[in-house]
Amino acid sequence: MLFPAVVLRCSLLLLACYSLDVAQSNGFPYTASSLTQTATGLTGTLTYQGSASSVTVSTLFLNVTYVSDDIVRIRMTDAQNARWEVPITLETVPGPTASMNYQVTYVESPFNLKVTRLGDGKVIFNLDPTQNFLYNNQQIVIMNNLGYPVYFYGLGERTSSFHLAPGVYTTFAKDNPGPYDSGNGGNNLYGHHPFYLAVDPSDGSAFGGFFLNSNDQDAYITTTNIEFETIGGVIDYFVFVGPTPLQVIQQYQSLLGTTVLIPYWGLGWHQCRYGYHSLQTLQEVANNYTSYVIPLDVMWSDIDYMDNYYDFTLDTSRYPQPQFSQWVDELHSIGRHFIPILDAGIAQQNYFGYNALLQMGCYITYPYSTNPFVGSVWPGNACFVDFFHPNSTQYWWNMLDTMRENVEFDGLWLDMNEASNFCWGECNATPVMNNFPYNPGNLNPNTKAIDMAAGHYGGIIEFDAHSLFGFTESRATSSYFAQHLQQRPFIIARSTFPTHGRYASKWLGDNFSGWDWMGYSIAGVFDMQMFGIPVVGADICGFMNDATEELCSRWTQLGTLYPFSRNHNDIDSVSQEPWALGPQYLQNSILAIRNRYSLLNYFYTLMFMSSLSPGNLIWQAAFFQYPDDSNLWDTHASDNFMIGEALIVHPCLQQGATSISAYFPQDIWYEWYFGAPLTLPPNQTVTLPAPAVGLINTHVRGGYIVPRLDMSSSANTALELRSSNTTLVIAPDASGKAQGTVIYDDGLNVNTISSGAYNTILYSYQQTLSSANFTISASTSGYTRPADEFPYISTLLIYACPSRVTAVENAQGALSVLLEFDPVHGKCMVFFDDLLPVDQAASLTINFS
Ligand SMILES: *[C@@H]1O[C@H](CO)[C@@H](O)[C@H](O)[C@H]1NC(C)=O
Ligand SMILES: *[C@@H]1O[C@H](CO)[C@@H](O)[C@H](O)[C@H]1NC(C)=O
Ligand SMILES: *[C@@H]1O[C@H](CO)[C@@H](O)[C@H](O)[C@H]1NC(C)=O
Ligand SMILES: *[C@@H]1O[C@H](CO)[C@@H](O)[C@H](O)[C@H]1NC(C)=O
Ligand SMILES: *[C@@H]1O[C@H](CO)[C@@H](O)[C@H](O)[C@H]1NC(C)=O
Ligand SMILES: *[C@@H]1O[C@H](CO)[C@@H](O)[C@H](O)[C@H]1NC(C)=O
Ligand SMILES: CC(=O)N[C@H]1CO[C@H](CO)[C@@H](O)[C@@H]1O
Repeated sequence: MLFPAVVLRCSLLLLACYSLDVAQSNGFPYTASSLTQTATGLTGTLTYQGSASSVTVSTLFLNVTYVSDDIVRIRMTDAQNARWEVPITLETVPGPTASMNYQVTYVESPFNLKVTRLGDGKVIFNLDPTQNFLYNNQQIVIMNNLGYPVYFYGLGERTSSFHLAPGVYTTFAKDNPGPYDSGNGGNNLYGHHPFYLAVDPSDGSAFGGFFLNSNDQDAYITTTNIEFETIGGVIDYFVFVGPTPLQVIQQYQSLLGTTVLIPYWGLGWHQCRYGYHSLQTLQEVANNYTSYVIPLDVMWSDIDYMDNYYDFTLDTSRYPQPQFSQWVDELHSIGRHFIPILDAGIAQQNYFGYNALLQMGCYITYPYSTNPFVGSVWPGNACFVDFFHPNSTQYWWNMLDTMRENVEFDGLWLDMNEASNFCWGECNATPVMNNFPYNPGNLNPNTKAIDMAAGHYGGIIEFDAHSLFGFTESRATSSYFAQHLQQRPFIIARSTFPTHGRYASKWLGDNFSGWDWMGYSIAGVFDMQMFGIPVVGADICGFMNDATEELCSRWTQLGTLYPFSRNHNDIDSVSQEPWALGPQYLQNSILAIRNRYSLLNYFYTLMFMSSLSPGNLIWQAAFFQYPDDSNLWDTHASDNFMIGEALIVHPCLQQGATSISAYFPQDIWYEWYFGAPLTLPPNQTVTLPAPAVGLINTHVRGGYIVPRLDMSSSANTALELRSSNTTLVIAPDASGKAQGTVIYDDGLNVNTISSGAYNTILYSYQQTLSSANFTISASTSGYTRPADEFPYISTLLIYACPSRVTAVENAQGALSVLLEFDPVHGKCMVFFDDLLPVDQAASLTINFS
């Protein structure tokens, strides 16, 4: 793999390539000297021992840091010359103690380094420079050779199965819709995430790796090793000990930090399309939501609204003023919001956006020049903000302020920020930096990009910083909302990099209206959860190509449960708004969108928790909760998903199906909507109905209490929903216990977490055959909740209650309640007449007959 000729063969004849790669030993022996060991790590010098003239960096500085009890960092840098290092800040985590969960061992000559997990003695990192290692100026190869089979997950961004098939996976920010990446290289997408989770199928134990390197790179995966081959930067490699998949994610995300708190309305329903080409069309779509009585929180505008695709402008011939602003005001007056797109390229035209860019000097430059680099994007010739430049944030804030005078946006959609260029490297010229000893994915890195030699502030070149454009742009945009406007950022970006989730969110990009593409979105959402970007979703019904009524019905059932839930369409495709494809789709849309709104406080709590501590996911693969269930690692890894820990969802992904075969992990499950307990056969596979019109198959896990908002049947925005009462669905486990947490706050304030202005409420329940205790307690209570906001618990739905409820009492005596028993589903219903505020401490006894 060190030689391009071999790479070429890889993509033609994949399997042959792997056996070839594993068999050969393209490595270079090093010898360690001056090794110094301390309680927190190991440093030393590595010197190349051979005579190959191809080794250009022959003396390496080794720095192994015991970051924490569960994280070790291995850095190998050029001992003589400074090289590019990724300029992101990782969080500081509690350092190692006397009970570290790994051991680092080495051999000095030839140098070899291993990380072994204590507990089970498994090698989770094995670096052997005599094999598959190279450290050259523009070619670095490092293999983690485990010697035993593992399953790999992660390595984004791409459209792929969740469990990655052996193959080569290219990573570098690229605007390249499709195709499906089965491991043949060159199918990299917008984001750059060299993080992997590895699961040992012999016992389900897991570890992880993070190759902190922003250069264009390939990851070669076989069943027993993973090799990164990058064309720049340094080796900076984090190893996470696990030993469960969720612990690996928690360990990785403890470095990334917590994620941005988004506004409550951001979790509502979003409607978008490329081709809403006039104010009248935007109005008509929003009005149709009103007349069809379908909830809608956000109307979006693609590039249509701009004047000639110039950023920060409004085409007032098609979106006339003051009518346009009046319309946005109207949206706001009924609790709706407006989000427009912004592209990365600033039109090279005599207009304020370009003129200010020139004046402030914060643009990406031509190689070895101070002139702005000119590429070609939607507006034609365009320049790019250099977000490394000290003036860039001020420029960006000024432009957004100017834009906001015309277009009163509530959030922003950042597109084309790989950054994408319609010319390859240069328009009408060969890229200045065009020859590389190795081309990851067999693609020249200039493909749809800015010339790799183009300049950023401080001598940085595009070659190194390319994959950071979307991240740095998102960070500047996030500061505009959080610091300048003092609002929570709601930013949906396309290109991302590790730590993006601290600032902004993401959608999965330009997908296709196809059944396969609907299915792929599940792994896409899982990947972003691992990468620390929890608020994410795919374009519902698909972007390119024509959607059908059936596809849109199924995709809306699924997509209304994405953390970020938006219907978006291309300009050339048939309309796919809820009313556009037929009565069944309309009916399904209403059911599905209202189903989402019923779960909004559950989603909000999960989103909030990911902002409170790292490693909290909104969605997760079921094996994160059931790590021992081998059927979930691959076969059933992404035909189902869990929302938080409490709900499991089995979407219908097959055209023409009216039932699905649903695999469940071994546990107590209840049908979510009506409460029937699920009887699992020994093979844990159940046939579930999936009628053409209906709700998606969802089950609640025994042991959990999940809130359901009563007004989801009538509210038309998230704002209206905030006056809703709550029904608590109580799903007891085998010992009759259940618990759930709900966080209440104002859903808007940017300082909510720092000022502690939120109430963390724990609901707990414990039943025996004769009675049950239900308590409400608070672990934080810094929010003064207005009395009309989420006022009361109206109802308890107790699944698998032992018998009919006879009375509900507190210390003062019996409460006024209406009681119902549903013998068919084995469910008790308690409707409160007396008022039970959602977040006030209470202790009730429930008596059974
Ligand atoms: C080794 O790396 C750590 C960061 O992981 C750094 O704090 C430390 O200064 C480095 N040590 C040396 C000798 O460069
Ligand atoms: C709004 O709904 C009407 C009635 O279904 C439909 O004819 C019209 O095309 C819709 N408008 C848009 C822009 O979708
Ligand atoms: C920042 O912008 C100002 C004009 O607003 C300009 O005078 C200055 O040179 C710029 N700074 C840099 C580092 O280019
Ligand atoms: C699981 O077992 C049931 C019988 O309990 C059988 O009908 C079904 O076909 C089996 N499914 C699978 C996937 O093996
Ligand atoms: C309910 O709580 C009371 C007081 O703590 C306790 O005595 C009783 O056993 C509990 N009942 C159940 C069903 O857990
Ligand atoms: C909310 O619940 C309380 C107590 O059950 C009830 O009195 C009130 O009518 C409910 N409000 C709505 C809008 O249903
Ligand atoms: C560019 C691209 O293909 N993006 C996405 C579109 O489709 C699925 C989901 O439907 C995503 O996972 C892809 O990555």
